[in-house]
Amino acid sequence: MNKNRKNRIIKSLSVFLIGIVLCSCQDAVKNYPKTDLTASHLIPKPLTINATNSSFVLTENSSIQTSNIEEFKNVGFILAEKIKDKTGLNLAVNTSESTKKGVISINKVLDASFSNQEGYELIISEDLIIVNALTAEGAFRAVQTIRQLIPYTTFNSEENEWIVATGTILDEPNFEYRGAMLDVSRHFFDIKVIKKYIDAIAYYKMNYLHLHLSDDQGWRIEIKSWPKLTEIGGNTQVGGGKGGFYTQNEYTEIVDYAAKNYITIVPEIDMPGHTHAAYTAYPQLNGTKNKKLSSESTTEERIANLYTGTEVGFSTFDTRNEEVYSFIDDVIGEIVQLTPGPYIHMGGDESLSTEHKDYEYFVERVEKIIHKHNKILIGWDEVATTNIESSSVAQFWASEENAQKASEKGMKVILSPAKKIYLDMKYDSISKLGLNWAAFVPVDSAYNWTPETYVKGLSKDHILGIEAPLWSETISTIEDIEYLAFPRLVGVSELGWSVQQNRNWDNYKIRLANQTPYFNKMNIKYYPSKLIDWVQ
Ligand code: TNX
Repeated sequence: MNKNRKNRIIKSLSVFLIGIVLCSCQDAVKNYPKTDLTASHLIPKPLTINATNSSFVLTENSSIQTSNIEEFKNVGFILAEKIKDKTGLNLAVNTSESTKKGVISINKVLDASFSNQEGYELIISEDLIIVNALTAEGAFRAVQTIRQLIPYTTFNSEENEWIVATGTILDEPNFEYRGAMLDVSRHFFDIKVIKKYIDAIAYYKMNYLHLHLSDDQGWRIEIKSWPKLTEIGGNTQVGGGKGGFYTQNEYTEIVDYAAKNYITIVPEIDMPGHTHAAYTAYPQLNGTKNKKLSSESTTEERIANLYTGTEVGFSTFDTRNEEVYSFIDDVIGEIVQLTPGPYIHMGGDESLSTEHKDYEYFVERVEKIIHKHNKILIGWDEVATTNIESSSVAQFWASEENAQKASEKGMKVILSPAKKIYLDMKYDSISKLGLNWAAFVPVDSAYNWTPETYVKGLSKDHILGIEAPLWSETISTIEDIEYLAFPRLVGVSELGWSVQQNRNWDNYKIRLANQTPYFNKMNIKYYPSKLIDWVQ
């Protein structure tokens, strides 16, 4: 070998060696932070968290692997999309060239230390994040936890690296039913608004969205066999705006969007009270004494007769008219066709213009219709005053006595105490929106109560879950919704998901204060309550 060549080889070898040394030095100096998974700002708080204090590093070389099952693959794609939205990183899902380091592995397991179908286990080590779940629903809930664990900023400004604290999380819900309700009747909200609400409640692991689709002021879902319900009854809203309604295709779009987020839609047709819009469209349904309209009335006369105020209790169906029941059968039949979830909500509240014996008769008839369509009835707590079956569900909002009656009958109860989680209640006397007939509900009051013991005599095994209704007499825009719902709805998600011993206001309020980057990113115009030291 000539001298020159030898020199050249030595030279390039040493460059190569120095390179290796430099590279490994660089690796060595990269001191990832000591972390503490137990201090992360997760809402709702998981069942158990153990920290191992090092870092999983998410980079553009990270990838996602899932069990080879369609639903699990979809959950993998959802995680990839959410990571892209937050970090800009484009993670490969289920591709063979994925690297060994930085893999997120989402697995269906047949056996786990939890039996709840929404439960999951998350094992985060330096090189790997493992999600174990019995169902894709459980994996989807785990994805929300991972989203919350990824920070909003990179580890340092030079590199595109995102640090996740290591450790293990074992998690499952405290209650089976964790819901939000939107009143789309007093004011109508379009699909875009509903989808944005769904995005937010899914992030906090809620699993039901109840839509209050009819009331005195408006009928909001197309029923093909009774077209005037929307043609006439959908024409206005509180204050006289233009109102609106969902076509069946639009309703299906909502149901599908919710399902992708593992949220079930609960449609409500409120009756026999709260029915002015329905019987204005079809006067033969009217059971009140002052019947202004008959079947001969013109469309114009009917539209002119719609109600735009906010009184309750003046309307009722004619409970002794058989046509009312064939109408209800048609309406529920069409809605059931579009609704995969198990529940149909029949309202049943504040039927102050219905004689009690007629009310009882009505609820029993409607229950039979709902059963004929293979669905479970939910009704506001008044339905417990009738001879209703134990398989039906009562939604407690005002009367503890009714909630107790329901549990004595063996019914399950959804808790929506107006004094605590009616999101339409004002925060305080200077709140710009909302009502205050039940109470002023500041952010701490909405969180500081115990569903497990709130109603005397109602034990945990009779509680299906908890739901936060948002009535819309005083709100008409997405900003209005967000002002009342956020942050109180976030606290409700924790009351529904986290066990009692994991709930604590002082700890919660710090985690809540740290939701601002999420709210800002999602453009959620939350109410900046002074009780919270919001992170800017
Ligand atoms: C009571 S809660 C109602 C609604 C009102 C709400 C306003 C319930 C079952 N009925 O009709 O919108 O109060 O807070």
